Amino acid sequence: MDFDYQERIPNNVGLADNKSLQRALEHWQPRFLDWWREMGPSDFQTADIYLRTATSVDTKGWATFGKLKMPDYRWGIFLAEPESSRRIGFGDEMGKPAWQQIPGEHRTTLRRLIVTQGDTEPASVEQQRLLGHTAPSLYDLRNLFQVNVEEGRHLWAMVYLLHAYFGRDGREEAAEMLARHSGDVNKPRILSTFNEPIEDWLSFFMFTYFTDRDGKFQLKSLAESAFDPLSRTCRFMLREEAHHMFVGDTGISRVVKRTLEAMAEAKSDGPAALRQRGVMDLPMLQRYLNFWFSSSLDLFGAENSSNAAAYFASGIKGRPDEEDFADHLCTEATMALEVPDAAGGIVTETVPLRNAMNEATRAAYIRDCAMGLARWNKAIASAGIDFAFALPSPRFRRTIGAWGGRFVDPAGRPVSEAAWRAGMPSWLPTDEDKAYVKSLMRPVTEPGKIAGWIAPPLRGIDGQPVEYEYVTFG
Ligand code: BYC
Ligand code: FE
Ligand code: FE
Repeated sequence: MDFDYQERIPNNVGLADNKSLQRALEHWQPRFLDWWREMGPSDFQTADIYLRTATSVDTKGWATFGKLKMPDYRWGIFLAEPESSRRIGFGDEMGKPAWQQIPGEHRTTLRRLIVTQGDTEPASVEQQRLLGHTAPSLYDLRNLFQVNVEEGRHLWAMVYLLHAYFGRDGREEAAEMLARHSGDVNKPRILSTFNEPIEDWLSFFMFTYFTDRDGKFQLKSLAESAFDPLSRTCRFMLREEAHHMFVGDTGISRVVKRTLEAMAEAKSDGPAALRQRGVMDLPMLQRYLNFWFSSSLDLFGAENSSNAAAYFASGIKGRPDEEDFADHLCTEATMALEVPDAAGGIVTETVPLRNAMNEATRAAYIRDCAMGLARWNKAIASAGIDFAFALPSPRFRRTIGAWGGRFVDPAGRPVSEAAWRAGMPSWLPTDEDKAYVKSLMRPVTEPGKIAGWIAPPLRGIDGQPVEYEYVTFG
């Protein structure tokens, strides 16, 4: 069944039959649009962009592509189809029917999680708002805006839950979503990574690779939730999310490809020679990777977390792909954690698995991150270059959890503060790196043309050719 786009707020939740909810959301809608105009993509609001819009929850043919202006994109509320008589899949309530309403004792916890999830969505749009001015091609410009409108829709997904299930508190939280802003000193976004500026396209690709992938794992965890409307909304969001990670993955691949070409032309891997040719040297890409990977690891929370144990026990938040595990109760199981000891070394601490759920999810995330690196490294090896990207240790540059604020090198070794400071310029993007990357950021707006620091995509969007005019300026 296709969504009805005649409605003011397209939805598959029967909004027309719930007048007070419909009124509340219609009251929030103009505030969202004001936010989009003020904090969303700077300019380009009159451009025609080749965007996909969700049109049904069927797995096949769920989206339609066509040219439209961003303010005319229809942000809607779409939940995956209900599973008939779905039951809770883990924790102390396992086997009982999933909740269609929120049990009173879980209200505050669920609200907090939904607010935290929702807050990241508009945050990312704010972080990316200036990137349209320096897109390396129309293809990339279109992808940026696709990601932006869908993150806007993900905000709608959470705002729907807040309005529908949390009454007045929910409405207040929904208003606050538009009042906090990324990087705002007085009212920042909730989670650290979402206050980091994204001022260049390399950072955008790293963010969509590493940080949207946190989104994937958190949404998968919430898709397991006993609270069925949350589960269903996350399941549909995951479908859109795949493209965001694709943008990051292929973006980084294309940067690497262009660099390898320039290395062959220059017969050199020297950063100076490569910068003369206007490409990004591999060690610098590794520094950007170190930054965004380590920042994204913090988004999983502390490795030993009583919050996480409580979420699991109550059925509020599970593990990604919970059905793949043999033990859904985890009352006896433990997990060994490496934590700092008093003497500046590393010691193993064994904690109940329920308390280590954040760490279990982070480990799954790290394995997923590594797959892209393996592909990029294959391209580097095929070019005969002796270099390989590596994920830094999860102990490196953490601000949350056992290793938060510790001096650790990318290999995971605790080091002195002096050694750490001395190492930083080779571990994280330097001011010089940032200035260089910024100097490459010049818009390319001719169809089929591409900036010199990145290779063209292998194929276009939705079967269109690469040189298709993905954005027509109005
Ligand atoms: N920054 O007990 P802990 C996405 C706080 S991305 C700042 O370990 P818990 C997207 C924590 O809140 C997915 N604070 O926490 C991607 C807690 O505070 P309180 C977003 C942090 O609850 C790209 C304290 O530290 N979704 O969708 O086990 C573009 C103790 O920590 C941070 C979600 O996050 C941090 N990084 O786990 C667009 C899902 N980390 O209680 C979109 C919902 C932790 O002491 N959120 N803290 O005040 C959650 O499930 C949990 O809140 C967390 C934290 C996993 C984030
Ligand atoms: Fe999202
Ligand atoms: Fe995303």
